[in-house]
Amino acid sequence: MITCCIFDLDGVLVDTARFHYRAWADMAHDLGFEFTPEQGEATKGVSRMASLDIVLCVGGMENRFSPEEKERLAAEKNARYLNYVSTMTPDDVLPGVRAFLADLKRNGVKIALGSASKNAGTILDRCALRDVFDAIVDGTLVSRAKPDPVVFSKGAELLGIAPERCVVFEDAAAGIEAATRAGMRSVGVGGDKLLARATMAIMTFENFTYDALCKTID
Ligand code: B16
Ligand code: MG
Repeated sequence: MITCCIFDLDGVLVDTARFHYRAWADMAHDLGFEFTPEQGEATKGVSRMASLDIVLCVGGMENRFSPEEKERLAAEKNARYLNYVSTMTPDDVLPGVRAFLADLKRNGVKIALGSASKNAGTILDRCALRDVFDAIVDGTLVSRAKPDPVVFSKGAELLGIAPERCVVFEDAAAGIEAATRAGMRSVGVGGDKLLARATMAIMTFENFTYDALCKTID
């Protein structure tokens, strides 16, 4: 029986993946190369510094910057990203998410966040989502990035729930792999073919219910 649902943030509950992409693409443009949306897929669920390496590699600049310069580039990207985030409101929570979270609460299911982002708290507050969570694990609490399972296993541990009773909702291949490594089932959100390894897939949370989840995963 599923007693805990663990949610990735970017790309699952809110559409901040497009802000991450725009901020990286702006940085790449300033450095003199283009970073396409397809190339941006590889940064989903990946930590900030690992994402920077992916972007620099696309531009053939992986060995060009010192560690200090890379820290500066990452900080500039984050400032751009936060500028986009500052426009967010509770209306930016993706369709069907609030209804599904309320359905979980009604069924006594625990709700956790498992995000690689150091900005997760800011986003939860802007979108009035923080109070929904029984446990919040984000990039300020864990340093090992997905596909390391810690971002999900830590949430289950905080709530005292066995991994086999947890389901992870993810939009990134690295996150599905992290869930599998944590011994948890997973739901791939968004229909990307990179999510084929998830236990089940949904396009959006619209009309999705705890009953429907349990019919496929139990
Ligand atoms: P930050 P998630 C991840 O969040 C994003 O998918 C990924 O693109 C980003 O690089 C990472 O957070 C770190 O974010 O720079 O805000 O600390 O999908 O795990 O919720
Ligand atoms: Mg994500």
